[in-house]
Amino acid sequence: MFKRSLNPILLATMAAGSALGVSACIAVFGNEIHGPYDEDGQEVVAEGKVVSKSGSSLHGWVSFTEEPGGALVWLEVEDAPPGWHAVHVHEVGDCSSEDGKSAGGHFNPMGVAHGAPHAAVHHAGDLGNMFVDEDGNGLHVLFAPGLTVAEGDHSVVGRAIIIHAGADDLVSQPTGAAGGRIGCGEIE
Ligand SMILES: [Cu+2]
Ligand SMILES: [Zn+2]
Repeated sequence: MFKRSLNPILLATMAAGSALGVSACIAVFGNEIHGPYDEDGQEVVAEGKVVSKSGSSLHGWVSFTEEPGGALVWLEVEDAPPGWHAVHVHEVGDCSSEDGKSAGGHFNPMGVAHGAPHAAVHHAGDLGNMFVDEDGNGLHVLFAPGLTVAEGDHSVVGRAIIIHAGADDLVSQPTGAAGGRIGCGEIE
Protein backbone atom coordinates (compact mmCIF):
# COMPACT_ATOMS: atom_id res chain seq x y z
CA MET A 1 0.00 0.00 0.00
CA PHE A 2 1.22 3.48 -0.74
CA LYS A 3 -0.07 6.98 -1.24
CA ARG A 4 0.23 8.34 -4.75
CA SER A 5 0.80 12.07 -5.14
CA LEU A 6 -1.15 13.95 -7.77
CA ASN A 7 0.06 16.23 -10.49
CA PRO A 8 -0.54 20.01 -10.28
CA ILE A 9 -3.32 20.03 -12.90
CA LEU A 10 -5.32 17.48 -10.91
CA LEU A 11 -4.74 19.43 -7.71
CA ALA A 12 -6.04 22.58 -9.40
CA THR A 13 -9.09 20.65 -10.63
CA MET A 14 -9.71 19.37 -7.13
CA ALA A 15 -9.37 22.85 -5.66
CA ALA A 16 -12.02 24.05 -8.09
CA GLY A 17 -14.20 21.09 -7.09
CA SER A 18 -13.83 21.93 -3.40
CA ALA A 19 -14.81 25.55 -4.03
CA LEU A 20 -18.05 24.23 -5.52
CA GLY A 21 -18.68 22.02 -2.53
CA VAL A 22 -17.70 18.78 -4.27
CA SER A 23 -16.04 16.50 -1.74
CA ALA A 24 -14.73 13.86 -4.12
CA CYS A 25 -13.37 14.24 -7.64
CA ILE A 26 -13.00 11.38 -10.07
CA ALA A 27 -11.05 12.02 -13.24
CA VAL A 28 -9.75 9.68 -15.92
CA PHE A 29 -6.42 10.48 -17.51
CA GLY A 30 -5.14 7.86 -19.93
CA ASN A 31 -5.49 4.55 -18.18
CA GLU A 32 -5.26 5.93 -14.67
CA ILE A 33 -8.34 6.48 -12.58
CA HIS A 34 -8.02 8.76 -9.61
CA GLY A 35 -10.45 8.41 -6.77
CA PRO A 36 -11.07 10.45 -3.64
CA TYR A 37 -8.08 11.98 -1.95
CA ASP A 38 -7.00 12.59 1.60
CA GLU A 39 -6.40 16.11 2.88
CA ASP A 40 -2.86 16.07 1.46
CA GLY A 41 -4.11 15.45 -2.06
CA GLN A 42 -3.01 11.82 -2.03
CA GLU A 43 -4.88 8.62 -2.79
CA VAL A 44 -4.44 5.20 -1.22
CA VAL A 45 -3.43 2.47 -3.67
CA ALA A 46 -2.23 -1.15 -3.58
CA GLU A 47 -0.62 -2.83 -6.57
CA GLY A 48 0.62 -6.18 -7.78
CA LYS A 49 2.60 -7.54 -10.71
CA VAL A 50 0.82 -10.54 -12.25
CA VAL A 51 3.07 -13.44 -13.25
CA SER A 52 2.35 -16.60 -15.23
CA LYS A 53 1.40 -19.85 -13.51
CA SER A 54 0.67 -23.45 -14.56
CA GLY A 55 2.71 -23.09 -17.77
CA SER A 56 0.80 -20.07 -19.15
CA SER A 57 2.45 -17.02 -20.75
CA LEU A 58 0.07 -14.56 -19.09
CA HIS A 59 1.53 -11.49 -17.40
CA GLY A 60 0.04 -8.22 -16.23
CA TRP A 61 -0.60 -5.73 -13.50
CA VAL A 62 -3.33 -4.96 -10.99
CA SER A 63 -4.17 -1.97 -8.83
CA PHE A 64 -6.72 -1.34 -6.08
CA THR A 65 -7.67 2.23 -5.25
CA GLU A 66 -9.50 3.11 -2.06
CA GLU A 67 -12.99 4.52 -2.67
CA PRO A 68 -15.96 5.27 -0.40
CA GLY A 69 -17.43 1.86 0.51
CA GLY A 70 -14.94 -0.29 -1.36
CA ALA A 71 -12.06 -0.44 -3.79
CA LEU A 72 -11.73 0.20 -7.52
CA VAL A 73 -10.01 -2.75 -9.19
CA TRP A 74 -7.99 -2.26 -12.39
CA LEU A 75 -6.50 -5.42 -13.91
CA GLU A 76 -4.65 -5.62 -17.23
CA VAL A 77 -3.15 -8.79 -18.74
CA GLU A 78 -1.27 -9.68 -21.93
CA ASP A 79 -0.41 -12.95 -23.69
CA ALA A 80 -3.35 -14.68 -22.02
CA PRO A 81 -5.56 -17.38 -23.58
CA PRO A 82 -8.56 -15.77 -25.34
CA GLY A 83 -11.96 -16.08 -23.69
CA TRP A 84 -13.42 -15.68 -20.22
CA HIS A 85 -11.34 -16.15 -17.09
CA ALA A 86 -12.30 -16.04 -13.43
CA VAL A 87 -10.62 -13.37 -11.31
CA HIS A 88 -10.45 -13.58 -7.53
CA VAL A 89 -8.54 -12.10 -4.65
CA HIS A 90 -7.12 -15.09 -2.79
CA GLU A 91 -6.25 -15.14 0.86
CA VAL A 92 -2.46 -15.44 0.87
CA GLY A 93 -0.06 -13.04 -0.83
CA ASP A 94 2.21 -15.88 -1.94
CA CYS A 95 2.62 -16.69 -5.64
CA SER A 96 5.67 -18.91 -5.17
CA SER A 97 4.17 -22.26 -6.23
CA GLU A 98 4.09 -23.21 -9.93
CA ASP A 99 0.34 -23.93 -9.81
CA GLY A 100 -0.51 -20.78 -7.84
CA LYS A 101 -2.04 -22.80 -5.00
CA SER A 102 0.32 -21.12 -2.52
CA ALA A 103 -2.16 -18.22 -2.64
CA GLY A 104 -4.72 -20.30 -0.73
CA GLY A 105 -8.49 -20.05 -1.14
CA HIS A 106 -10.76 -17.14 -1.99
CA PHE A 107 -10.44 -14.11 0.29
CA ASN A 108 -13.56 -14.49 2.44
CA PRO A 109 -13.42 -12.34 5.59
CA MET A 110 -17.18 -12.65 6.14
CA GLY A 111 -17.24 -16.46 6.01
CA VAL A 112 -20.02 -16.57 3.40
CA ALA A 113 -20.74 -18.42 0.13
CA HIS A 114 -19.06 -17.88 -3.26
CA GLY A 115 -20.90 -15.78 -5.84
CA ALA A 116 -20.95 -13.00 -8.41
CA PRO A 117 -19.16 -9.80 -7.36
CA HIS A 118 -22.38 -7.80 -7.08
CA ALA A 119 -24.65 -10.55 -5.79
CA ALA A 120 -26.15 -10.12 -2.32
CA VAL A 121 -23.86 -12.89 -1.01
CA HIS A 122 -20.31 -13.47 -2.25
CA HIS A 123 -16.73 -13.73 -1.06
CA ALA A 124 -15.11 -10.29 -0.77
CA GLY A 125 -12.49 -11.60 -3.21
CA ASP A 126 -14.99 -12.66 -5.91
CA LEU A 127 -14.30 -10.38 -8.89
CA GLY A 128 -16.27 -12.19 -11.61
CA ASN A 129 -14.84 -12.85 -15.07
CA MET A 130 -12.37 -11.02 -17.33
CA PHE A 131 -12.65 -11.24 -21.12
CA VAL A 132 -9.39 -11.76 -23.05
CA ASP A 133 -9.49 -10.88 -26.75
CA GLU A 134 -7.97 -12.81 -29.69
CA ASP A 135 -4.66 -10.97 -29.24
CA GLY A 136 -4.40 -12.16 -25.64
CA ASN A 137 -5.21 -8.80 -24.07
CA GLY A 138 -7.63 -8.47 -21.16
CA LEU A 139 -8.86 -5.49 -19.15
CA HIS A 140 -11.03 -5.95 -16.06
CA VAL A 141 -12.22 -2.86 -14.20
CA LEU A 142 -14.83 -2.97 -11.48
CA PHE A 143 -15.82 -1.58 -8.11
CA ALA A 144 -15.49 -4.15 -5.32
CA PRO A 145 -17.69 -3.16 -2.38
CA GLY A 146 -16.23 -5.81 -0.03
CA LEU A 147 -12.59 -4.73 -0.34
CA THR A 148 -10.43 -1.97 1.08
CA VAL A 149 -6.86 -0.88 0.57
CA ALA A 150 -6.65 0.68 4.02
CA GLU A 151 -5.69 -1.60 6.88
CA GLY A 152 -8.47 -3.82 8.26
CA ASP A 153 -10.28 -7.14 7.94
CA HIS A 154 -11.19 -6.48 4.29
CA SER A 155 -7.83 -5.13 3.12
CA VAL A 156 -6.32 -6.55 -0.08
CA VAL A 157 -2.78 -5.74 1.06
CA GLY A 158 -0.82 -8.93 1.67
CA ARG A 159 -3.20 -11.02 -0.46
CA ALA A 160 -3.02 -12.25 -4.07
CA ILE A 161 -4.93 -11.74 -7.30
CA ILE A 162 -5.51 -15.00 -9.22
CA ILE A 163 -6.57 -15.45 -12.86
CA HIS A 164 -8.01 -18.88 -13.68
CA ALA A 165 -7.90 -21.08 -16.78
CA GLY A 166 -11.68 -21.09 -17.08
CA ALA A 167 -14.69 -18.93 -16.35
CA ASP A 168 -16.28 -18.60 -12.94
CA ASP A 169 -19.84 -19.97 -13.17
CA LEU A 170 -20.65 -17.65 -10.21
CA VAL A 171 -22.69 -20.43 -8.59
CA SER A 172 -20.60 -23.54 -7.81
CA GLN A 173 -19.27 -23.79 -4.25
CA PRO A 174 -16.81 -22.87 -3.00
CA THR A 175 -14.82 -21.61 -6.01
CA GLY A 176 -17.02 -21.17 -9.08
CA ALA A 177 -15.49 -24.22 -10.84
CA ALA A 178 -12.99 -22.04 -12.70
CA GLY A 179 -10.21 -24.59 -13.17
CA GLY A 180 -6.46 -24.10 -12.66
CA ARG A 181 -4.59 -20.91 -11.84
CA ILE A 182 -2.79 -19.34 -14.81
CA GLY A 183 -1.80 -16.00 -13.29
CA CYS A 184 -0.91 -14.73 -9.83
CA GLY A 185 0.01 -11.37 -8.38
CA GLU A 186 1.09 -10.53 -4.84
CA ILE A 187 -0.72 -7.35 -3.71
CA GLU A 188 1.38 -4.78 -1.84
CU1 LIG B 1 -9.58 -17.91 -7.74
ZN1 LIG C 1 -15.23 -17.00 -4.18
